[in-house]
Amino acid sequence: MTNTTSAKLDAKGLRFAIVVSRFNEFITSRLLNGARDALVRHNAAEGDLHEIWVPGSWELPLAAKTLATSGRYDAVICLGCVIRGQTSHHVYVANEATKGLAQVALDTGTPIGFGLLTTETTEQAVERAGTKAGNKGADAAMSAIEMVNLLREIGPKQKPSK
Ligand code: INI
Repeated sequence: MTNTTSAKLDAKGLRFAIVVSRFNEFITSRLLNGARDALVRHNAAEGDLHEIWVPGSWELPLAAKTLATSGRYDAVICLGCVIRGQTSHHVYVANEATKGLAQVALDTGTPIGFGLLTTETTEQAVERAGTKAGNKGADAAMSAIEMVNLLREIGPKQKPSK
């Protein structure tokens, strides 16, 4: 018979850093509300959540890396919003933020919730920040909870405490 592992969505006792971009704050504040709500609904304590604001999505990876290596958090949830502009600038911001966050997760072994919207229009961003396409901040938070619990199950065995 196949052995299957899928982790529980329980955030009790877990500590989270939530990094939020101030750029497009009218969207990212909604992602933040969604993430906070999802964490608390899944038993995280308000006191175990730490919100950190950065200027824009470009800055998310460095802040995430610093937080992930601090030893203070079980997961880091990153929230940003890149909307297509008139030049290709948004492409560089979105690509580097995305690559940087993936690299932080792999380099540190800390789950990184990826709540970075990359949209063609403002309307598409609004739809993904708590209206008809859900809330990607909440999705990122729930994925982070699941990954913390999953890594605890599939990672190295904990030494029994003496
Ligand atoms: N930052 C974003 O979070 N979203 C954007 O759409 C965006 N665009 O398109 O310019 C953006 N730029 C700012 C960038 O993230 C940095 O904060 C800035 O370049 C300073 O380093």
